[in-house]
Order: sequence, then structure tokens, then C-alpha cells
Amino acid sequence: MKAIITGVTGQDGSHLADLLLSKGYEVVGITRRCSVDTTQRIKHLLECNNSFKLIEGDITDVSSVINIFKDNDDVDEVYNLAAQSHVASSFKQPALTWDITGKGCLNLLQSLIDLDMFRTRFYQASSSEMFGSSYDVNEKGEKYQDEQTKFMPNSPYAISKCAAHYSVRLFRDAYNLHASAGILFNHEGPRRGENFVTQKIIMWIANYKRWINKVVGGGEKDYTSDKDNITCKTTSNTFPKLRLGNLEAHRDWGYAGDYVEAMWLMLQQETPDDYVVCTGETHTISEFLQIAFKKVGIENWKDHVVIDPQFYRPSEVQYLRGDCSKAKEKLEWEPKYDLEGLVELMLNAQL
Ligand code: NDP
Ligand code: GDR
Repeated sequence: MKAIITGVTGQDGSHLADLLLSKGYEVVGITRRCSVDTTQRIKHLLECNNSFKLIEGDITDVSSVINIFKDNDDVDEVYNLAAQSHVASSFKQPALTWDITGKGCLNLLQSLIDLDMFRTRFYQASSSEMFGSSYDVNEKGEKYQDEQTKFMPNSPYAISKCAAHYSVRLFRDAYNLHASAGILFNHEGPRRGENFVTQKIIMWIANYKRWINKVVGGGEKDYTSDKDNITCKTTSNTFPKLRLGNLEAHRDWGYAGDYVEAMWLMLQQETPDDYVVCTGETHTISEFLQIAFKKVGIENWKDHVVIDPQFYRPSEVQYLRGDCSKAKEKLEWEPKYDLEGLVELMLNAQL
């Protein structure tokens, strides 16, 4: 079996490449040209895996996509994970986000049709952000989102993802393409980008612990704290507090390594379809902070955090909690990590 992964240098792309290679696939990863090295997450594959090939390409450039497909017209599965994936950045660069996250998907789908690659199966990385401020309520009075919940996107990122999601549905219905979309809720792990909230918190804690051990000598009583900084009493050395935005948003966080298995399972089904992938549990950012700080022995996380308006978004998704009954039943997929396990995994990787 042969697969193409766009976004292979990202968190999910690297996990998916690991998974497919472990199943004996030949994997072609697509990476855009960059002035710095972006292959950190796939270094282990580049160094010693003959079944893995990295080629240059950009999904916003349709001729680049066509050439990649022409050179790999025997490909069995295409996973489109490439995106401008940061929601806050999408408010600052909406047109770029549209070109990559929305139109990029269309470029891939249309190229498959134009090149008569009808036997190739296609996966699109759709997102729980598409729900925006929408949710349903179950008989217990709990809010949730599943495949039937309507989309009310409220960021340029989410609007682009909706356009891509509907394109997948259209190409499935109109051209009989085996195209599926995974509506994935937030998933994290040691390979998560540093400017997503979970990794930002975890990395701050790890750096702070290192500072405490090195500069303050491990004694947490030996420092003072003002509005922005923590200062060592003996050396006057300072450490900036953790600056965050909205702490009351709810997210349904799972582990990325679990979620790429669901992507693969979708393309193994006889019929293509859309699936919600999530844990079914929701927590606020404050709760994440509480769990993460507690794990390193700090009870008073509020003393270490500054609310900074620059991290607020023009429009926020306040509540996400998925229901993945369909994926559980049809794909026989289940998440293996809960939030406690996820935090531990991420902390252990940094400490
Ligand atoms: P990342 O931001 O870690 O990775 C995005 C990838 O897309 C990177 O490899 C990036 O390359 C690549 N990319 C960006 N622009 C282009 C372009 N023009 N052409 C080719 N490649 C490009 O995202 P994740 O791994 O976290 O997410 C994977 C996908 O799943 C994304 O589509 C995301 O929107 C979606 N998603 C993610 C969720 C999550 O919680 N992680 C939840 C739901 C959906 P480079 O390394 O050069 O920047
Ligand atoms: P999200 O993830 O927007 O849900 O998108 P992110 O971690 O960026 O934000 C989660 C929540 O935390 C709040 N927040 C902050 N966020 C960031 N990044 N930085 C901060 O300092 C901060 N302070 C508070 C946010 O306002 C938000 O409510 C992720 C991405 O991976 C998308 O690509 C994916 O589609 C969705 O998850 C599902």
C-alpha cells in the first residue's frame, strides 16, 4: 500500500507517517519549501526508513499538486492534513488561511478527478471548530456535538474547514470518490506546536521547574512575585509569568497518537463517510492548568499566570464536547488517553 500525506511535518502528519510505516505502507510526505528546517518531528524517519520519502510541494499551487499526483498515480490513499491550523492566526491572515485550509483541499480533490485517480481514497482533516457556537443537548441535559450537529463556524479557520468539508461531501456524492472527513476534536501530545495552549502551558511549567532548580536552588520559598515576573530573592534573577488569554473555554482534549488511528480506519471502510473523533470529556483551560501545575507539585497556579488581552480572539468557541458513538460503533475506535494521562505524557516529554 502507498499513501501520500500532506502536512507530514506537523503533529498529526508525523504520527500518521509512523502508523502507516508500521503497517508496511510506502509513505510519501509533502513539505513546502521553508528557509529553516521543519523536519524535526520526522527526523527519525528521514534518517533510517527506506519506505519513507519526503518531496517538496505546496497544496495552494495546483500545478504542484498535479505533478505530485502524476508522479505517484499508483497511490492508494491521500491524507490531507496540511493547513494553516492556528485559529487565532487565522484572524490575522484570513486570506492565506483560506488558500491553504479551504482551497488547498479543493485543489487536491479536483486534481484526483482531472487525473482519473478514482481508485485513490481521500481523507480530509475536518475540525470541531466547524461547530463554532453550535451544540445539541442530550436527555441528561448535557451539551455535545456529533455528526448531526449543525455547523456555525466563527473564525476564518473554521469557515475554511467548512468549505473543505463540504467539498469532500460533494466529491463523494458527485464523482463517487472514496472521500471521508474526520471531524476531530482537539488532540495534543509531545509533538504539539508550541503556540497551542496545552503545549504552551506544559513548556512554561518545564522551563519554570528548570529555573527553580538551577537559579533558586529548588527552594520555592526563595522567590517573590509581582504582576508580571517571579524573582529569586538572593540573585534577583527573574522568570516571566505565563501569559494566557481566555481560560474559561471548554475543550475536549485527546491524544494525537490515538486519533491518527481513526483517520486510517476511516479509509479502510467499504463506504466513505464523516466521523466525529473525540474523548467525550470536556475541561476548561483553568482545569488543564490545575491538573498540570498539580502534577509538578504547584497548588497555586493562579500566582504564576497573567491574563493578557493579546491572547483573546475576536470571536471564541466556548464549548466543545464531542460524542463519537458512530466512530466507536463503525470503526471500533476508542481513545486510550484521558486528560490526566495526556498531561502526564506531555509533561514527561518536557521534564
Ligand atoms: P500542524 O499545524 O502541526 O501541521 C500543519 C501542517 O500543514 C504542517 O506540516 C505544515 O507545514 C503544513 N502546511 C501548511 N501550509 C501548507 C501548504 N501550503 N502546503 C503544504 N503543507 C502545508 O497541525 P496538526 O498536525 O495539529 O493538524 C493536522 C490537521 O488536522 C490540520 O489540517 C488541522 O487543521 C487539523 N485538525 C487538527 C486538530 C488538532 O487538535 N491538532 C483538530 C482538528 C483538526 P510546515 O511544517 O511547513 O508549517
Ligand atoms: P484551538 O486550540 O483554537 O481549540 O484549535 P488552541 O490550543 O489554540 O486554543 C484552545 C483554547 O485556549 C484558549 N487560550 C489560548 N490559546 C492559545 N493558543 N494561546 C493562549 O495563550 C491561550 N489562552 C487561552 C483559546 O482562546 C481557546 O479557547 C485547535 C487547533 O489544533 C485547530 O487546528 C483544530 O482544528 C482545533 O484545535 C480543534
